Formats: sequence, structure tokens, C-alpha cells
Amino acid sequence: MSTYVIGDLQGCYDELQALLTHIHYQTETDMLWFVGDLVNRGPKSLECLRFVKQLEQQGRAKTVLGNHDFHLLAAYAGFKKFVSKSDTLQEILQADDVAELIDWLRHQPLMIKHPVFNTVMVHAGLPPQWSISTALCHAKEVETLLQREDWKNTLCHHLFGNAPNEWQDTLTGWDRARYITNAFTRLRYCDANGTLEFKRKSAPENNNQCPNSAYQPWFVFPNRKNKDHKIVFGHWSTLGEIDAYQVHSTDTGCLWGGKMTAYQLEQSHRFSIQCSQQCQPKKA
Ligand SMILES: [Mn+2]
Repeated sequence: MSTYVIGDLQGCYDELQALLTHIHYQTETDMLWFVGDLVNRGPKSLECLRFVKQLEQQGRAKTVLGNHDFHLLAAYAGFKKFVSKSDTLQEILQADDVAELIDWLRHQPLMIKHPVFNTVMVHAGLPPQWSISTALCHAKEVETLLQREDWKNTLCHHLFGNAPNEWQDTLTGWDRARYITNAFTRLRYCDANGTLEFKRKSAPENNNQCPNSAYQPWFVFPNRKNKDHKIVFGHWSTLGEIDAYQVHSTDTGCLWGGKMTAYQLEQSHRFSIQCSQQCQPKKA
């Protein structure tokens, strides 16, 4: 039995199936962990969403929510201003089972902890000031909001945006929920106090460091309070394969002709296949 952490799908269903064939995936015994961003930009988002939902409901897969998954929720809720021209979500929005798919999606978590291994999964990252147990509590705060009956009316009015980018334990209300959501689903760079920097999407210049900047990749800070667990994550398609700092990146840019990755937890081993999609990295 193996547990494979699969990088961002973003609608790349054919590549997912090729990857599962490549790793000799055993439906009955293997567990798949998806790092989120199941949908958008790629050609087969509906197939990806249905596939992961079915496996999750059978107890054979887990997923966490990514920023593109949140965009799908916003699009379904009718918040057009959050939907961009490069979105490819119409197929899902017009599907017969869209209500079931959305209902399932908004009940998925922002963070998962492995029952045996000292390992957690998030979509983008964890800011340095949160321990694992603190982060799990903050994830729960937003999960609870998403699962409320009135999620459409309240959540999508308030959850999107870049402010506040500084964390304080005393943050309340939607400001608090917005920081938490952004940290879990959009984090790449932050400072040692967890101030989020959203503009930059490229990889760090120099051996995972950015010279002369307070903003660094979230995982490099020596005093990071969550480094006692292995963290698997996706989201940062230009970062490349990181297996250091107790973190493992899995978004290896399938969408733009890079690779799709399956990281096996038991053996700490990477499997990948080359992909032929041609979307641009800046949109990934
Ligand atoms: Mn993402």
C-alpha cells in the first residue's frame, strides 16, 4: 500500500491517468492525496473533479482546497468579478451534477494531517509563525465558514482580496478569514513574521533564497514553527522540485508542458511524467 501526493491537476485529466499508470496505481489499496487546484486553465476540469470526488467518497483519496478551487466556488455562487477570461470552468458550471460537485468541494479541508506519518498537506504553504496544531485550528475556522448553509451570500462577498497581509492573533471576522485563506491557498513569499507578499510568482534567484529581501520562500525561515512535520504542497509551478527544509513541492508545471508529479510518502520518492499542455506559466 502506498500514499501518493499528486501535484496540481488544473484539469489535466489525461496526464493524471498516464501518471497513475506510470506508478502502477492500485485502486483497492493505494491512497491518493491531491494538493488542490483540481480545476481551471486545463482542458478537462470536470473529469478531474468527478474523479477525485468519487475516490474521496470511497475513502481512497483526500484533497485540500486551492485558490482555483475557491474560484470555482465563487463562479458557481455567481460572483463574476472573480472570474477571469482564462478560466475554463463553464463545463463544470453547466454539468448535470454541478450542485453535488460544488457541495462536495466546499466540504473539503484546507489542511490534512497524516494519521501515522509526521506529515501534513496544504495547497500553497504555511506562514512561519504557525505551529502545526495552530495551523490546523486556523484551517478549521475557514472550513467551518465554507460549510455553512449561507456560504454563498457571506463567503464570496468577503473572502477574496489581498488585505490584510499581516497576521495578528487578534485579527477577527473576515480580515482573519481572508489572511488564513490566502496563507493556505496563495502563499509563496512572506517575511519572518508571516507578512504575505503576493506580487512575485517566479522562483527565488539563488539556492532558494532572495538576496537583500525580507521576503523569502515561506519554507526557508530557520525559526519556522511548523518545521517539525514534513509538509507536502503544490501551487508554485515555477519553483521546481524542492526536497529540503522538511518540505516537498509537487506542482511541477504540468499545465505548461512541465511534469506531473506523484510523491510517494512511504519511500519519500518522486515519480513524474512529462506533459504536453501549453498554457503559460504566469497563468498557472
Ligand atoms: Mn494554486
